[in-house]
Amino acid sequence: MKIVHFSDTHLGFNDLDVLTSDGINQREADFYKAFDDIVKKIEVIKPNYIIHTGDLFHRSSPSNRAISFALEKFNQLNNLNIPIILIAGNHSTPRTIQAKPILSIFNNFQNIFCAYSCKYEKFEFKDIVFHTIAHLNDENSIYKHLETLENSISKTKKNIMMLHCSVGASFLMSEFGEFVYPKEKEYLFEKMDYVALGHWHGFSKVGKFNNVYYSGSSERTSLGDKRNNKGFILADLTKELKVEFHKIKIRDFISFEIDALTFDEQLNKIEPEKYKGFIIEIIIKNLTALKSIDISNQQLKQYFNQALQVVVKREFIKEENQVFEDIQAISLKDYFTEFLENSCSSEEFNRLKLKADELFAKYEENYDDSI
Ligand SMILES: [Mn+2]
Repeated sequence: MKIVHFSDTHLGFNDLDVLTSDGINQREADFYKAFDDIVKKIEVIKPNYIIHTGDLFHRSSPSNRAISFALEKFNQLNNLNIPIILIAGNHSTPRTIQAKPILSIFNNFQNIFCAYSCKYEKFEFKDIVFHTIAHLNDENSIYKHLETLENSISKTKKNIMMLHCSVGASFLMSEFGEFVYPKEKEYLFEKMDYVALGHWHGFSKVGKFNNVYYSGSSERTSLGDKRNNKGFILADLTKELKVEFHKIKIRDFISFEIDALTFDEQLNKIEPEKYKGFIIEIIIKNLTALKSIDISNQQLKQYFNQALQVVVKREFIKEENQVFEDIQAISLKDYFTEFLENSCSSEEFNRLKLKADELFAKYEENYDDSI
């Protein structure tokens, strides 16, 4: 018996100001491509069951494009005649009971079974029972749902648990509404053949348990996520549990840390043609305000002109009397004054500073750029 487990596909997520030739946000398109790659692999594998452990969509009210994409792909999966079980995650659960959950769009698909009601729900088939608890807005209710779950464990069939949460504090995503599975209820995992988790975006086995897994997300939702291994799990429960991670090809990402003191030298060592289509993060360390002006984002974008996007992060040296946390935090006047101070004799500086102050005062009278 084979189960494909995937999760956190965040359809509709978008980022960076790059568009495809069809005018779609490039990162949004990347997420659709990742999803499509998984669907294509599922069509080849033809598992006995397909499960998705939450955050199918990035938002609880996704865009029309994200919804129509999901309907098209799940229609394709539905045609395989394989049962598909989905649970809602924190990103796809409305905060109020008045709003209808987005997963209800699949209610009329014959092979799709969705849990989105903030309670324990069971989906039973001839050889297996899926015990699901979708994302809970009221996390205190977990105990009563777990009690129902414990009483519903089958003695003759395989038991699979599906959750969208952090198990222990190590899998928290710093997001609104996430919750931690209660430690004293972890013994339930041992009564399961497989525990499928969603929420954490990296493929991971959980702690001491050999049957508890996060499949991870299908793409990265932030540049803080440096992982390049994204994909899905193929769990074989025929005899002893066998878990295989299947990687998909996602957009390449690389991060460079460059010291401002030897910036040009280090930059010239990097061969830009190797990074076609990449998202490149450049962290410039040990910057002073003046050096920062010398290195422009435009120059870096031109250097890596085949990259999809170059994201520049600047880390400033903290001087004793001056702290430049962020380039935007100091005014043009302060920059200019520092420039004058560093470029001329003190006599000349005193003379020019008066002139500069006068000019900036005049500018401020005429333009209100605080709006
Ligand atoms: Mn997620």
